[in-house]
Amino acid sequence: MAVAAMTDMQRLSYETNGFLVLPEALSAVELKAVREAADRAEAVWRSDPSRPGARGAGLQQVQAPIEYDPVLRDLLVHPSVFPIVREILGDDVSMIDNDYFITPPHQKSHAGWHHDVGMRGVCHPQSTLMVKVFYLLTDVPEGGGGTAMIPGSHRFHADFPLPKVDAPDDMPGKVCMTWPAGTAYLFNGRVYHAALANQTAFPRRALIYNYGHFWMKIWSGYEPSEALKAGAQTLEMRQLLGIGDAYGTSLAS
Ligand SMILES: O=C(O)CCC(=O)C(=O)O
Repeated sequence: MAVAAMTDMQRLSYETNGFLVLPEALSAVELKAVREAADRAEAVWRSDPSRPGARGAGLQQVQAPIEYDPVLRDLLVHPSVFPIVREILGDDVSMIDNDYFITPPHQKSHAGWHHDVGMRGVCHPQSTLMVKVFYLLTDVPEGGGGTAMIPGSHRFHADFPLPKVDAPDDMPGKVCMTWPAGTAYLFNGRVYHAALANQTAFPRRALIYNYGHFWMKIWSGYEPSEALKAGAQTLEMRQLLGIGDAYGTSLAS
């Protein structure tokens, strides 16, 4: 039997809450390299307004950062995070989308409460359709524009009456992802989550990698370029970039 990627504590925490925090997922050396790669990507993106992404007051979004730099591509398979994603989703894991989010200072929320998977959730171990990983590139304090989640909401039935709130920050019972740079957190795509307001003077910077199953379509606008696919050297990377037969592609085979 394969060695489990999650400890018992992590498995219990993930199953109970629908999310898992991985402190110091990036070492100091890795964080520096990733941050420099993200800065390079941002500079290229800013210099060419035709590049895809959002350029609004509330969110600056470098769409598909894996296209910009091999360091950002390789985070897809980070050795202390990807095995957990694979354990949750299974051997047919694939990439669905990826982003670099910069939440500017003194801005309202850019995303109200939602889940990422529109399909009705069912409580079955093999029904997890998406897992999204955030890597924090800056410290995120209270009021710093971080993600918030409702623990256990991946098991809410489709008609669950979510409290109506004026602003995402007003949601009772939310848990805020206020963690130091280098932290990763991941969550089941059925977890209700939101972006909170950034009331600080500093941008929040986070890389986001969303995974699903190989038979699912990669989100429109995130289909890997031919150049990126040509450079995929490993079975893992090829599968994550959607290379293979629509059905039956699996890291187990
Ligand atoms: O910016 C955030 O923390 C939340 C982003 C979000 O809602 C999402 O990725 O679906």
